[in-house]
Amino acid sequence: MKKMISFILAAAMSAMVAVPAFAAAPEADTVRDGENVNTWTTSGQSDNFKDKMMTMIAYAPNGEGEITVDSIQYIDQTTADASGAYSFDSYIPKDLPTAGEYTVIVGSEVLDNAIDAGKIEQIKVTDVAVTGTITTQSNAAKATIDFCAAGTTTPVVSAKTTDGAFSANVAPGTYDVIISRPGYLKYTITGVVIEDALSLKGVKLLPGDIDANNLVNTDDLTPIISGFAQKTGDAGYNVILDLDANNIINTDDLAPTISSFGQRSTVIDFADFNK
Ligand SMILES: [Ca+2]
Ligand SMILES: [Ca+2]
Repeated sequence: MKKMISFILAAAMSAMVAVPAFAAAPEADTVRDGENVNTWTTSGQSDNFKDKMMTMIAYAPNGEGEITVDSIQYIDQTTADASGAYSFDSYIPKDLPTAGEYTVIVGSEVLDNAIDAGKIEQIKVTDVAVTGTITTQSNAAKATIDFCAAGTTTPVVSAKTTDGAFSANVAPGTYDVIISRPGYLKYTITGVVIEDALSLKGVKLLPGDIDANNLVNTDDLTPIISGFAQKTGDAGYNVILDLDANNIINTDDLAPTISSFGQRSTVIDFADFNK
């Protein structure tokens, strides 16, 4: 592919590549592969392209439509099959993240038989990474981190911890972040302003709210005692009671619940959380 690129660039420097207007239906289609995914796929089929070497150029964000070294975003080659079908899959334009409308053309024999493969609007990648650590009774006891639109409890984005840590891709905005695990007191941070990549301060979830009423009391001790010594697979085993997620309900689940006695769920404003 590389030697062809130099040829094409030389041609592009001396003259614009002719791009015939559509006579009928387009013979190629270019799509962005998904939301917040900055890869594109261009594919199509034409009898004119049977078994021919195909070249694809994506170029000119916000430009005047000329192919130049600066305007070319991506260039590649492939061979069309016996039916003239070809595909350039999940390619990544070079100037990311950015915004603008790009033109994509495809042609055989170095574009001497070019067709307009359409235009695509490139959308700036806006999601940023939010990371942090959540402590539970053991790393096996994963916590869930829900990013909810401020004032709601409906998650827009959710993440789970792995070995106590999480990373979530979140669009900038203001969120109520709800950290939870069944059997634990919820921890809510309200008004979390996310503008750029953010490393959230560590949070420890308090164990023992078995009945999820936001308070640890005798109503939570009773089921743990009832389920005592039950293992995974036993009729009396309930994962919510197994606070350290070691597949047995025993003193390691009971003792921390007693330690949390009288504690309630936390709701804290982001400004206070950061003090
Ligand atoms: Ca409770
Ligand atoms: Ca346990």
